[in-house]
Amino acid sequence: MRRTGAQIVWEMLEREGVEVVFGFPGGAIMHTYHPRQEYGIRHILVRHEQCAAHAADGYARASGRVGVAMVTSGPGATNLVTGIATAMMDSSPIVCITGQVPTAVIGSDAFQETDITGVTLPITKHNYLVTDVNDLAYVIHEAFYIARSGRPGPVLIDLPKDVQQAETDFVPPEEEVRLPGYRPVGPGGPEVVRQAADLINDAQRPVILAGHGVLMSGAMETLKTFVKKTETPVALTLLGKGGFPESHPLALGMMGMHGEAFVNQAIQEADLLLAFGMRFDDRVTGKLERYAPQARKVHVDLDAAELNKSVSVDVAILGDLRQVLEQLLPLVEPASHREWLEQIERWRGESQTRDIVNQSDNGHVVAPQVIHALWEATGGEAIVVTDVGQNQMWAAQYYHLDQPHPFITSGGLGTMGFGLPAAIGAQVARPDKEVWAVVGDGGFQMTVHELGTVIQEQLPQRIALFNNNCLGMVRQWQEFFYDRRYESTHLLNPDFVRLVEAYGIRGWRVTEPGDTQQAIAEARSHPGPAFIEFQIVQKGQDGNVYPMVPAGAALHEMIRRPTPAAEAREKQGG
Ligand SMILES: Cc1cc2nc3c(=O)[nH]c(=O)nc-3n(C[C@H](O)[C@H](O)[C@H](O)COP(=O)(O)OP(=O)(O)OC[C@H]3O[C@@H](n4cnc5c(N)ncnc54)[C@H](O)[C@@H]3O)c2cc1C
Ligand SMILES: Cc1ncc(C[n+]2csc(CCOP(=O)(O)OP(=O)(O)O)c2C)c(N)n1
Ligand SMILES: [Mg+2]
Repeated sequence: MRRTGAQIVWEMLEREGVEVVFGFPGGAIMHTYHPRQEYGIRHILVRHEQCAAHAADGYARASGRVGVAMVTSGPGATNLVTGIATAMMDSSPIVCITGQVPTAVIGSDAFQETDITGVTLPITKHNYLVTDVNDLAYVIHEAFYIARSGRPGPVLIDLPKDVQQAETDFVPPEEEVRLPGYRPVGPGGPEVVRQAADLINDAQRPVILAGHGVLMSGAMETLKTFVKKTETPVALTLLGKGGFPESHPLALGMMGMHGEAFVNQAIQEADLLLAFGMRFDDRVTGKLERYAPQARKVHVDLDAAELNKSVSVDVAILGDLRQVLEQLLPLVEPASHREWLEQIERWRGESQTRDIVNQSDNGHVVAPQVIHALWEATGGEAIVVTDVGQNQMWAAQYYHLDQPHPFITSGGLGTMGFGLPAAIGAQVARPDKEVWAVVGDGGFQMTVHELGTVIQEQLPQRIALFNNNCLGMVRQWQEFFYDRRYESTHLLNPDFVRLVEAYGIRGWRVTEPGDTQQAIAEARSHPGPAFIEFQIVQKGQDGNVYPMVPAGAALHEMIRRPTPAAEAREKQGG
């Protein structure tokens, strides 16, 4: 079969099972775009290349498949950078295809030339510059394998224009990919698994730290069996949400900087931490020297670079989490930890008295109560995709997941502007699902142009905007740690409802707490895309995210939500 490089791209994408590509064309990639209609692959035209990468990332997280982005050389390729770095930090499998100037002029500062493999070297799992059309089919095959295997991540393929045009005999690669020096791991070593089982069998106060790796290894059911047998409570990382049902009696909730105080307390008092597919991010540990001082630690991760990286552990198991849990199950004894669980319940009760969801209406629209209402209205079944900042933390704290699907958010890079385009990707991946983008007024405006994509693709996207007229999370830090000097965090905003209406999207505005449920119900029953602006307070405790571990503090030294009842109890020494 004679094929051009451009045709090989689409043939190979089809063979890899790709149904949709998010992209934006331009000179150096036009040859590849040209034959697209001859293949059964949908193309979604975004409004900015950054969003092609975010949409591919959201697609990947919502579907468990590889997301694909395609853009031109130079500015098109450099616009991808933030999206690639975001996917890299959260181990999301995407393949990015970039056009490049012809091989003969590479290195000559040709029009729209950027050394994108050089630029993205530290933020891709792997990247390629294809200089011979005969390599192209195999490179694409290998790129998909690398993106999805082991610890998933982004892969970039840079395609010079002449390689796209050149013809060759197309022979689809059938062989399995074998790469020297790259071998994704399977089960753990029996010796270390045995050592971990001994620690588990000895523990009195164990806590599981369940991370993103639970979802990525498909260990949700095995984890439940393990938890039941060992009666071990489970704390979740931000990206671990969805890996263990939050309504389970042994589910604690989120750990870390904005985790629940009682969860952090349990971690600090534990005698054994079982870190399952999580990487001890600094938002999770607080001050390292004072992290879980009494606990022995077991860490299971398939990336050797993560073991003993920031937290030294007693037993490090290099392996795929699901397989390691299966190895551990016959070795661990059925256990009961009643006293420990009762202690945790007492701490949980104290946290609940401070919870704003349990406090009476004070006349303001309060974000946690809005998320709580959204959770109730959707029965916790929606796919929630967030932006970054306070809106992200409120969504994480109050939208509880029982389903084994991820909470889609930029955790590691914390990329403002991620929410809307990633939600587009998730909605494309899961047209059967209700997808809500939860965004702040700052981050929304970074990628607001993607409303055009929503309308052009007729996606039933739902968007909840928390408008506090400021860069809320930064403002909160200024209030707590920078002498209340609110430097460059105030936002003069447009009329958001009129803005979305200009795109042809139906919008609601909520300014009274009593209108929240009604607006959510109307937006949910509206057939097309729907947008709700919640005008929330900026200042004071209703405008802040509680609890919070200040930077540099130990995990249990949290700033708590002040409530009259809790304050009175504290004064009495209770
Ligand atoms: C404003 C803001 C506030 C934040 N606050 C918090 C907070 O309070 N609490 C919190 O938890 N996070 C918080 N985060 C997110 C935080 O920065 C990290 O992104 C998050 O903690 C990472 O979670 P993780 O380690 O589970 O996931 P990842 O970073 O995705 O790491 C997953 C780990 O699992 C491993 N893995 C993957 N596949 C497998 C497998 N098959 N088997 C075994 N291991 C596997 C990977 O190698 C990796 O080490 C915040 C982020 C922002 C932007
Ligand atoms: C691209 C980018 N720039 C800057 C930041 C730093 N930052 C983190 S949260 C935040 C404020 C976000 O404001 P907004 O989107 O309104 O959300 P809110 O915190 O008010 O809910 C900023 C500026 C970031 N995370 N990403
Ligand atoms: Mg804001």
